[in-house]
Amino acid sequence: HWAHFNMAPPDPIIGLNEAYNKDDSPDKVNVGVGAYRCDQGAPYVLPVVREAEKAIIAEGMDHEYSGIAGDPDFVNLALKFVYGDDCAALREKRVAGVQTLSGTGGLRVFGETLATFGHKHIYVPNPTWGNHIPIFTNAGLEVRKYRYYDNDTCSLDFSNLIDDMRAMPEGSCILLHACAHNPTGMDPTVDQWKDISDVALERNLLPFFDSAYQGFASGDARKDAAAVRMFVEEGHNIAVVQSFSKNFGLYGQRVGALSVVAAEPDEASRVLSQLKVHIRPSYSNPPRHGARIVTKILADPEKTNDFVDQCMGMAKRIDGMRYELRQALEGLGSSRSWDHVTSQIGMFAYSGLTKDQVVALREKHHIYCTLDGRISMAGVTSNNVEYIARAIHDVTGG
Ligand code: PLP
Ligand code: TYF
Repeated sequence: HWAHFNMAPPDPIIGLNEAYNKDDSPDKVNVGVGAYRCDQGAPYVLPVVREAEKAIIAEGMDHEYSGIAGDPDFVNLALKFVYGDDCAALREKRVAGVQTLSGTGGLRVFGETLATFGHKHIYVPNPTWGNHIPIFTNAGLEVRKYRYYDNDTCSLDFSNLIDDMRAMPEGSCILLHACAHNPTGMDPTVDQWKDISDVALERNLLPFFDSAYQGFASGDARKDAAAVRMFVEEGHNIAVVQSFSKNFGLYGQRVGALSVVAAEPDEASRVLSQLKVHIRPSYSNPPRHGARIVTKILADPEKTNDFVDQCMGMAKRIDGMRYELRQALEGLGSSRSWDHVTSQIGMFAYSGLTKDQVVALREKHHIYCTLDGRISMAGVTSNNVEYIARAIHDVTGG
């Protein structure tokens, strides 16, 4: 049966873990996959997550199926988290929401639903999170790119972004990273978001926000949701996919939500029914445990405060490492500017290293980052920052 199955290439991001695990150098450093590590390099479970888990076990929860749309309490809290408590669209009950298999699952469900309702293509930024492309291709959409980043200046390519938006066919769906753009770490300013919103209204585009880093980018969940909230206030009927992998550190639990803002409640119910039509034959219903953890936390103001503090702690450690990495490179007398390492936000430093330099980093120094030069700052620690700086200095030729 399987003789004609050829070997598929490893995933460009996840495959790095396999290569890293096989490397037996004591110096090896994993700055590939975006998963937070504490300053000792170990995975981190938020204390408030541990507390919530204990409470869930103590309550003797059962393991019955969720509904197709998941846990309604979780969905309501997730929507408040991103849209804000005072969001008019939520109050007017015109937001359709479902629990999803984290961000990835929500992107896929929405992509499939768009394809069913006549969308032929979707626009994503260039560059974008690598998985966006196969997710939407497999959902049946042609993936088109809009200009986003200027490699020469290491900054947002804003005028070309706006030009590309103006050239999009009316009604097109445009994927936007809500905050902490992956991989560049470069977001539009508030004024630039306003311009993006204006052009999207002019062209009747459908803004679709991928929110994978709320709270993780600035440490302030409200600030990180500012673009999403602005678009709703400006009257867009947006869609949003939320991941709770990074901010709550619940990577393997697959906790997420997909929501669609509609013009009125009846439209929202119809959209919801169609999302469920895609979920049922795909995985039937989402898992319960991770959603219970987030629900326990967001339903309790005290636990929510603890979450905010602990999420801020992660954001701050990453920020500190950005400064240390930049200082170490400058201290070594690097002839390049490393300003972008500290001006970028979120989990990654989009270093500007070439593919050859990335390969040299791996082969000579046992440091694993993606071929586009994206370094996960979450894997940088007080112990390895100097080593990483020396290696980067070496492969960039001083
Ligand atoms: N979207 C973006 C931009 C991401 O960076 C990620 C994870 O790295 C995701 C979505 C999806 O992650 P998950 O499926 O764990 O929520
Ligand atoms: O590092 C990144 O950009 C992501 C991380 O199921 C990731 O690819 C890993 C596993 C997963 C989703 C995202």
